[in-house]
Amino acid sequence: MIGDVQGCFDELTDLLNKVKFKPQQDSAWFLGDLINRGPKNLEVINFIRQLPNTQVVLGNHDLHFLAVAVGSQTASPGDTFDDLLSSADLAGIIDWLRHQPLLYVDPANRCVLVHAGLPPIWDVQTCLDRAQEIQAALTGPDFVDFLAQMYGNEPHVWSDALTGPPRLRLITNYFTRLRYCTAAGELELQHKTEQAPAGFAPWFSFPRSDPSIKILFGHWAALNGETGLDSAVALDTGCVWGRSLTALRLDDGKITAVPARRKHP
Ligand SMILES: [Mn+2]
Repeated sequence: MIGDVQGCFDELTDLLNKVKFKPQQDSAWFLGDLINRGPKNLEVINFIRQLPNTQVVLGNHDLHFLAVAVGSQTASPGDTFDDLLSSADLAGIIDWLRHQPLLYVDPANRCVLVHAGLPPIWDVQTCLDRAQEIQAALTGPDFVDFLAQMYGNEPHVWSDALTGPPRLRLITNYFTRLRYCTAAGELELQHKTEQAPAGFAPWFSFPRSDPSIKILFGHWAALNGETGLDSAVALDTGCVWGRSLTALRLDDGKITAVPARRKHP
């Protein structure tokens, strides 16, 4: 289980060497934000695509890349995925990425993989149903429209009455951008630090209806791997920001990390 790679292919290689990863026997699962901000996005995507045993969930940077790649959004100044955009296999990369899920549940290990988090208002089955709505949009004929309408911070709280693009936008924000929220699932998307804004708390701090299911997530580099809980494991340790790339071995909970080879891009 590997946290946000964000194009740091050299460190991914270092990490897999350190854990003596054997592609034919072992599985490597990725918690989203495979790409962007880092230098070697094409190498990361090509490597993961050819792994025989892998599972990926999409992060906000992966979705942003898709939106730029299909022309639904212009690139931001900090985006580094020109290597993907100019790849001869861009169409194949788009197709592969948009067929990856936002959520993956592993019944054998009783764990959930998600990029950002799960809103406390939904049990895991409800989360799966909602994530399936996004997968249907992303794999369907209107995926370019979905990507164009995905951006924004509103609506910031769930209602079963939500429909269409606002409904899909909020579900996407929960699974790929969530950090702080309220018990009612009200989203706060401005703060990235460890300091909660008034009235909000980290999404994993709220009681869940299914607490025995372990939630594995990335996205929140400022946590530096610390949630203080066994039931929520944070694996983004900010490699692209010059810190480290971290893996968790599910079999025994062993954590392995390698240092970033370079500082902030
Ligand atoms: Mn992210």
